[in-house]
Amino acid sequence: MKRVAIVTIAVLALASAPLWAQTRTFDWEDGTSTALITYGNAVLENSTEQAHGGTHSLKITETPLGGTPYAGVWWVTGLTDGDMVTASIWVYDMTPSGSPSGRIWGHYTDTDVNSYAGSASGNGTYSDGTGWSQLSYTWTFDSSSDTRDGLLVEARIYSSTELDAIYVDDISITVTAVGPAVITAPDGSVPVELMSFNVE
Ligand SMILES: [Ca+2]
Ligand SMILES: [Ca+2]
Repeated sequence: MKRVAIVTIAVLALASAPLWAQTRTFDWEDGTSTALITYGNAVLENSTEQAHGGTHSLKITETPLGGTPYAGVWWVTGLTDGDMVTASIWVYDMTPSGSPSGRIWGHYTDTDVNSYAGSASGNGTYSDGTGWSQLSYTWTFDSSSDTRDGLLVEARIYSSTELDAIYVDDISITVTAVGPAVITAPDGSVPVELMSFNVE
């Protein structure tokens, strides 16, 4: 009877996956960090011109104009089918009906932060142009038959002149996964508790 009971518990545990969850935030208050990757003509700067919290934020401009540039702000690896990633960013935008504006988007990666393994879509809503507005999206990971390992969260800029700038601040991410997944912040840091696995 005891053996039967243990098997039943194991099956229930598998059925209730994902089991691993972690939340991280980032605020650019270190005064030096920008983003994990820069795509296209995005120009990134750790700026004190605007801030949602504290005194620093990520300033994004586009020089020269062209394509859909972005800053890669979060990278999650070790994901499997059905894992959930929810991220949000605050964007500063003072033009309600035009450029510049920001948006949160995502794409899949393999085990290289610079890889591109297909669009993961995102939130079609732009920053609202009234100052700071928050944009969020939840992705359900699709490994595409185990050809993908990660998800990179993009803070996109849509601009019409090289003088246009948006600011991004107080970003957060929550991952619920079979795990363990690894969440890498804009400064390249990974959680301390994961690093400690390698310490004897
Ligand atoms: Ca800040
Ligand atoms: Ca705008």
